[in-house]
Amino acid sequence: MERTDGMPRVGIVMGSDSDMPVMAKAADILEELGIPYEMAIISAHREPDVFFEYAKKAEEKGFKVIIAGAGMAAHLPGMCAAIFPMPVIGIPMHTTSLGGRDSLYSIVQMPSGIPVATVAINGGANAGLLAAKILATSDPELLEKLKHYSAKLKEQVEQKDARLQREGYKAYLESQKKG
Ligand code: RP5
Repeated sequence: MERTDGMPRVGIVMGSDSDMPVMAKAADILEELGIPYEMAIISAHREPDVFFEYAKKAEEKGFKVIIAGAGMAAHLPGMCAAIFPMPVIGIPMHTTSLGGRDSLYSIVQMPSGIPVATVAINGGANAGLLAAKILATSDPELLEKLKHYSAKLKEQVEQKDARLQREGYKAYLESQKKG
């Protein structure tokens, strides 16, 4: 998938379509902030030739950051970082066998010289935000949007607290249960 309003500035890549629900959260953030991105499913293990082509062409395509998500023996983010010269953000996927610790350790424990900025297990939204913050270091308009985003988060918490003070915790809990 590719947004057409400008060259993609972020590459979102995942090892399998089973990673999609988490990776979609990163894409949602980029869309909300108006950042063009390209999304792809590429398995470093099952199709290494396709993966190498992708990673080698990423700079030429205009990517400034890659967000890579993978699960289990999760080599995709680290291998992106081995080839792509700009920041790589890794998202460890939750797994049924080891609860995502396998993915987390595979991604975060990179050897010296090849960093991957690793977010939490299933941390799709934070990966999107981190990519935006990296781009915002040289994009004042995007920086303003991020400040606005943070202000909105603050407002949401304030509204929740105001409601708690107004209604009390029992009524709050009841309406939470009703959804
Ligand atoms: C990894 O293996 C993928 O990133 C995915 O998280 C995991 C399982 O892949 P599937 O068996 O669902 O394709 O490469």
